[in-house]
Amino acid sequence: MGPLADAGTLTTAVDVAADGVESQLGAARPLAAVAVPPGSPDPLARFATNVLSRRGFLRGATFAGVGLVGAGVAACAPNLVPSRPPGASPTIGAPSGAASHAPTGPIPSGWTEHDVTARHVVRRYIGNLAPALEGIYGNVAFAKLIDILGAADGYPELGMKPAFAQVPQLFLNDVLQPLTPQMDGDVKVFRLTIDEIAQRIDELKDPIAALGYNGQAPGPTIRVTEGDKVRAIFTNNLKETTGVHFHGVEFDDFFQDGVPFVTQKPITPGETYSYEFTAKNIGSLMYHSHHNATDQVGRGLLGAFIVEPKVNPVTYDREYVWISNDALGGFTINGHGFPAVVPVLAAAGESVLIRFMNEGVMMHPWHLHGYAMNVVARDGHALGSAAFACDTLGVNPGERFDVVIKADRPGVWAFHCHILPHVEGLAGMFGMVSTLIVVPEKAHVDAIVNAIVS
Ligand SMILES: [Cu+2]
Repeated sequence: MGPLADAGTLTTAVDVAADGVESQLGAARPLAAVAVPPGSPDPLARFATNVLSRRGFLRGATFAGVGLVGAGVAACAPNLVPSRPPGASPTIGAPSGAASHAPTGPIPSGWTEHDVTARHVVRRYIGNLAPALEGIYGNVAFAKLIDILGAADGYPELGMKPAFAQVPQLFLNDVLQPLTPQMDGDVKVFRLTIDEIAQRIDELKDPIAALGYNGQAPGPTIRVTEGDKVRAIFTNNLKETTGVHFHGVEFDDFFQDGVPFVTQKPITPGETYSYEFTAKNIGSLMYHSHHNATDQVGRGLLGAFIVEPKVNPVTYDREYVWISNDALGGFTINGHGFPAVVPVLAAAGESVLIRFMNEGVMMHPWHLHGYAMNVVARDGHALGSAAFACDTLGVNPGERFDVVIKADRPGVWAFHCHILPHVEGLAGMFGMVSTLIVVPEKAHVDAIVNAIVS
């Protein structure tokens, strides 16, 4: 699968969300192109009129990219699944962003190949966003950043989309193709399939055999409101049995708990099985396989289940689901390893809610550079006056933590697991690495998002 923009669609110049930013970015620059599925509403109008809202800076992108992500996922799925004998282990611990596309050229004085390779990974991460930083951070900062990247080399990634924009992303899918319930009386009905899929851990690596819900890993975020009656209907398209557990839900009826041979028989291939419950307790919950789980969750049968409170005491401008895993394809955030991990974006002055969810088998201490994280909920339970601040937060398997970051200083801030073998080696950074990118103006976020989804 190629970049999202290769979907065989027409291309037009981006008109970013706010006046003035277009000229800063420059319409002729590589990032300033958006691919539009034939027949879609004009994305220019959408971006021009849409004020990207709280917890939804991407909602306005729906019409620009829905066909692209969908087409991208579909294009990957059917024919690219490498065969893996039953019981064989998926690739474990393989660094993403390895030197399969090793940079060429001279090694600067005092450097080794490691330095060149490490820089190359970041060049892939920033891609053709690098030229846009000029208009965002100002000339002095831009000059420093471009010097750090060595842009004077004219390296190829300056004209390529960022690595994370070349693979399907959970946060994009949740906006572009949100899982919308049907109503059956007062019951919210969600329908999901359980599928064999091909997963690209990053844009350079071949897809690997994985499992997913609705054809993606992590599965689509299921989002309801406190007190909702929920029916989740799963159709098992696998060649093996499975079961689905809603993790953290306080069920009235324990037979809805999703544990084969404890609360139900396993869901057989071809079978459709329903879970029904009332979402009484709020917060960041999860859904995942509870059958042959080391293998099935490790291969991707996992997703976020979010129960919004009717009245939320925590305020924020943007929201990110951050699901870690450590089996399929190594160390991943939302199914990808750096540099294919999408950054957390915010404008100065905004608050960002991050929902950490650990679906792996190891603890990961998430460390944010330059900022404190205010931990406001654990396992969905609001901490209230017990909320605390930290810059490194260990999240054990099965745990969820909600943190709020007050983004008040622009910059590109590293954001990574601090178990170093999970994040960096001789091939540079890989795996559980992201960044918090704080830009001065909200319009800059919109412009970057626009470039990502285009
Ligand atoms: Cu880790």
